[in-house]
Amino acid sequence: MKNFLESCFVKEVSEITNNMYRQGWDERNGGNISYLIDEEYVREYFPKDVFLRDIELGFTADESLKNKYFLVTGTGKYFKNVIKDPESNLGLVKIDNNGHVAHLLWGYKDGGKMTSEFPAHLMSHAARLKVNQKNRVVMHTHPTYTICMGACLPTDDVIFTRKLWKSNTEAVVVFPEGIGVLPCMICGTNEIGEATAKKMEEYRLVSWTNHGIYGVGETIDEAFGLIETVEKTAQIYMISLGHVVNEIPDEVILGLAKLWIVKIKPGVIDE
Ligand code: 2HA
Ligand code: ZN
Repeated sequence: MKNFLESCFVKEVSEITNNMYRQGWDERNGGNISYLIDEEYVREYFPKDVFLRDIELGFTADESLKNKYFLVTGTGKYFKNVIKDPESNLGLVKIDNNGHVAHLLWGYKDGGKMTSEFPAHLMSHAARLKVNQKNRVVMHTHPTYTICMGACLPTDDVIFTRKLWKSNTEAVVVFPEGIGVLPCMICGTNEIGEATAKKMEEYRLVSWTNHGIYGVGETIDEAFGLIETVEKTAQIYMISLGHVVNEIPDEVILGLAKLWIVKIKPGVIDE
């Protein structure tokens, strides 16, 4: 039996949390990640399910997530510490058959449990799996310029998307479907989870105004790549705010979409 601590899953999450911390996005216990792992891979490390303990979810997980395995960052844990001690800062859980309980297979060594944002994570997984069966990763973080940009704009998907697309030629190519925007809400609740998941039906990116961002993908790289492109673009936008002479023209955005054969969100650019 292979040691889960040495798995590519633990390695990837340890490396990315370290990277995100070094970007300055994940102060203190800011940020959280959940990673859906298919049972065939879990079996390489755990030939059968042996649970260390059960953790109440406090909500009912969607039917599609029952008996699914997730590697999840722990509540109150610091991204900067994951790489030093993955087994205390991460946990591998299996959602039970009723969707009420997470069975712990590995991790949370010091008695911890899943991130307080687990409702938003699981609801987002369920929403994205309906769009893309291969979605595996939900990532949440607090990138500085993205939060600044959200504070400077109306909470509107089209306006936020348009400003991003018009600030950096990469933006429309990386997220042609745009970005969803939620107003400032109380985090950690089922309500913000439901609102996030609703946006996830359309987008892989959701901005939480005055708080941070969610990105999803088939891989850690996809979710991280989406977020880092938004953050880089928001940095460009914020630093040049009030001084812009050369905004990307609409016809260049349309030309980029044509060149890269991506279908862009309608109603953002005049066609
Ligand atoms: O886990 O980022 O949104 C800490 C947070 C809450
Ligand atoms: Zn947060």
